[in-house]
Amino acid sequence: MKQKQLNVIETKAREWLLDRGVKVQDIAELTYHLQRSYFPHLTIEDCIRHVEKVLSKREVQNGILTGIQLDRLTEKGLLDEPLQSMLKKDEGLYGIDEVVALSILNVYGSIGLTNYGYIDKQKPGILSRLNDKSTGDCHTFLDDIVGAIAAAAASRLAHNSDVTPTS
Ligand SMILES: [Ca+2]
Repeated sequence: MKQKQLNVIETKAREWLLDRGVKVQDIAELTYHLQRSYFPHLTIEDCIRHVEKVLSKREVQNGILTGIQLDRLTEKGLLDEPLQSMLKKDEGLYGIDEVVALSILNVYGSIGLTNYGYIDKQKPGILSRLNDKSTGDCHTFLDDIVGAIAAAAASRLAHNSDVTPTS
Protein backbone atom coordinates (compact mmCIF):
# COMPACT_ATOMS: atom_id res chain seq x y z
CA MET A 1 0.00 0.00 0.00
CA LYS A 2 1.22 3.47 -0.80
CA GLN A 3 2.31 5.90 1.91
CA LYS A 4 -0.47 8.31 0.98
CA GLN A 5 -3.17 5.71 1.61
CA LEU A 6 -1.62 4.83 4.98
CA ASN A 7 -1.76 8.44 6.00
CA VAL A 8 -5.43 8.60 5.06
CA ILE A 9 -6.12 5.66 7.37
CA GLU A 10 -4.22 7.17 10.31
CA THR A 11 -5.82 10.59 9.77
CA LYS A 12 -9.32 9.07 9.67
CA ALA A 13 -8.71 6.95 12.76
CA ARG A 14 -7.59 10.02 14.70
CA GLU A 15 -10.50 12.12 13.40
CA TRP A 16 -13.02 9.47 14.33
CA LEU A 17 -11.63 9.18 17.87
CA LEU A 18 -11.99 12.94 18.34
CA ASP A 19 -15.45 12.88 16.80
CA ARG A 20 -16.45 10.29 19.44
CA GLY A 21 -15.10 12.56 22.19
CA VAL A 22 -11.79 10.80 22.84
CA LYS A 23 -8.63 12.91 22.89
CA VAL A 24 -5.05 11.58 22.97
CA GLN A 25 -4.79 13.29 26.37
CA ASP A 26 -7.72 11.20 27.71
CA ILE A 27 -6.01 7.96 26.69
CA ALA A 28 -2.67 9.21 28.06
CA GLU A 29 -4.34 9.84 31.43
CA LEU A 30 -5.36 6.17 31.56
CA THR A 31 -1.78 5.14 30.77
CA TYR A 32 -0.56 7.47 33.50
CA HIS A 33 -3.05 5.94 35.93
CA LEU A 34 -1.66 2.47 35.08
CA GLN A 35 2.04 3.30 35.37
CA ARG A 36 2.48 6.15 37.85
CA SER A 37 3.12 3.89 40.84
CA TYR A 38 5.97 2.15 38.97
CA PHE A 39 7.56 5.29 37.54
CA PRO A 40 7.52 8.13 40.09
CA HIS A 41 8.88 10.69 37.62
CA LEU A 42 6.38 9.80 34.92
CA THR A 43 4.62 12.74 33.28
CA ILE A 44 1.48 12.99 31.16
CA GLU A 45 3.74 14.11 28.30
CA ASP A 46 5.65 10.78 28.48
CA CYS A 47 2.32 8.95 28.29
CA ILE A 48 1.13 11.09 25.35
CA ARG A 49 4.32 10.19 23.47
CA HIS A 50 3.69 6.46 23.90
CA VAL A 51 -0.01 6.75 23.03
CA GLU A 52 0.98 8.57 19.82
CA LYS A 53 3.30 5.67 18.91
CA VAL A 54 0.52 3.15 19.50
CA LEU A 55 -1.83 5.21 17.32
CA SER A 56 0.71 5.11 14.49
CA LYS A 57 0.30 1.31 14.17
CA ARG A 58 -1.83 0.10 11.33
CA GLU A 59 -3.43 -2.73 13.40
CA VAL A 60 -4.57 -0.16 15.93
CA GLN A 61 -6.00 2.16 13.27
CA ASN A 62 -7.91 -0.78 11.78
CA GLY A 63 -9.38 -1.59 15.18
CA ILE A 64 -10.42 2.03 15.74
CA LEU A 65 -12.12 2.35 12.34
CA THR A 66 -13.90 -1.00 12.56
CA GLY A 67 -15.09 -0.50 16.12
CA ILE A 68 -16.28 3.08 15.73
CA GLN A 69 -18.06 2.21 12.48
CA LEU A 70 -20.03 -0.54 14.22
CA ASP A 71 -20.81 1.75 17.19
CA ARG A 72 -22.14 4.41 14.82
CA LEU A 73 -24.27 1.96 12.84
CA THR A 74 -25.67 0.64 16.13
CA GLU A 75 -26.64 4.16 17.24
CA LYS A 76 -28.47 4.64 13.95
CA GLY A 77 -30.20 1.25 14.29
CA LEU A 78 -28.81 0.12 10.95
CA LEU A 79 -27.59 -3.37 11.89
CA ASP A 80 -29.62 -6.53 11.36
CA GLU A 81 -30.90 -8.57 14.27
CA PRO A 82 -29.73 -10.21 16.42
CA LEU A 83 -26.55 -8.13 16.14
CA GLN A 84 -28.33 -4.77 16.54
CA SER A 85 -29.75 -5.65 19.98
CA MET A 86 -26.56 -7.30 21.18
CA LEU A 87 -24.44 -4.26 20.37
CA LYS A 88 -27.04 -1.78 21.61
CA LYS A 89 -27.13 -3.55 24.99
CA ASP A 90 -23.35 -4.14 25.02
CA GLU A 91 -24.24 -7.71 25.87
CA GLY A 92 -21.61 -9.44 27.98
CA LEU A 93 -21.71 -12.67 25.97
CA TYR A 94 -20.98 -10.91 22.69
CA GLY A 95 -17.23 -10.61 23.32
CA ILE A 96 -16.09 -9.49 19.85
CA ASP A 97 -15.43 -5.95 21.16
CA GLU A 98 -12.84 -7.58 23.44
CA VAL A 99 -11.37 -9.49 20.49
CA VAL A 100 -10.76 -6.18 18.72
CA ALA A 101 -9.11 -4.92 21.93
CA LEU A 102 -6.89 -8.01 21.96
CA SER A 103 -5.78 -7.38 18.39
CA ILE A 104 -4.52 -3.98 19.57
CA LEU A 105 -2.86 -5.39 22.71
CA ASN A 106 -1.14 -8.14 20.72
CA VAL A 107 0.95 -5.55 18.87
CA TYR A 108 2.98 -5.15 22.09
CA GLY A 109 2.86 -8.68 23.49
CA SER A 110 1.10 -10.20 26.45
CA ILE A 111 2.11 -7.71 29.17
CA GLY A 112 -0.62 -5.36 27.98
CA LEU A 113 -3.25 -7.91 28.91
CA THR A 114 -2.88 -7.41 32.67
CA ASN A 115 -3.06 -3.63 32.29
CA TYR A 116 -6.12 -3.92 30.08
CA GLY A 117 -7.90 -6.21 32.54
CA TYR A 118 -7.14 -3.79 35.35
CA ILE A 119 -8.55 -0.64 33.71
CA ASP A 120 -11.44 -2.56 32.18
CA LYS A 121 -12.50 -3.40 35.74
CA GLN A 122 -11.76 0.00 37.29
CA LYS A 123 -13.02 2.14 34.41
CA PRO A 124 -11.17 5.31 35.39
CA GLY A 125 -11.36 8.66 33.55
CA ILE A 126 -12.77 8.63 30.03
CA LEU A 127 -13.81 4.97 30.39
CA SER A 128 -16.53 5.84 32.89
CA ARG A 129 -18.06 8.29 30.40
CA LEU A 130 -17.86 5.77 27.55
CA ASN A 131 -19.64 3.25 29.76
CA ASP A 132 -22.42 5.63 30.74
CA LYS A 133 -25.47 4.03 29.10
CA SER A 134 -27.75 7.00 29.97
CA THR A 135 -26.34 9.19 27.18
CA GLY A 136 -27.97 7.21 24.35
CA ASP A 137 -24.58 6.93 22.64
CA CYS A 138 -23.19 3.50 21.82
CA HIS A 139 -19.57 2.84 22.71
CA THR A 140 -19.68 -0.94 22.84
CA PHE A 141 -16.45 -1.21 20.84
CA LEU A 142 -14.85 2.12 21.70
CA ASP A 143 -14.52 1.55 25.46
CA ASP A 144 -12.48 -1.60 24.86
CA ILE A 145 -10.44 0.02 22.10
CA VAL A 146 -9.54 3.03 24.27
CA GLY A 147 -8.65 0.74 27.20
CA ALA A 148 -6.49 -1.38 24.89
CA ILE A 149 -4.63 1.63 23.45
CA ALA A 150 -3.91 2.90 26.98
CA ALA A 151 -2.75 -0.56 28.09
CA ALA A 152 -0.58 -0.99 24.98
CA ALA A 153 1.00 2.41 25.62
CA ALA A 154 1.65 1.35 29.23
CA SER A 155 3.43 -1.83 28.05
CA ARG A 156 5.44 0.14 25.54
CA LEU A 157 6.42 2.60 28.24
CA ALA A 158 7.43 -0.16 30.65
CA HIS A 159 9.52 -1.93 27.97
CA ASN A 160 11.46 0.91 26.38
CA SER A 161 11.36 3.46 29.08
CA ASP A 162 13.68 6.40 29.43
CA VAL A 163 11.83 7.09 32.67
CA THR A 164 13.50 5.63 35.78
CA PRO A 165 11.37 2.99 37.52
CA THR A 166 10.96 2.78 41.29
CA SER A 167 13.88 0.74 42.65
CA1 LIG B 1 -17.46 -3.09 25.34
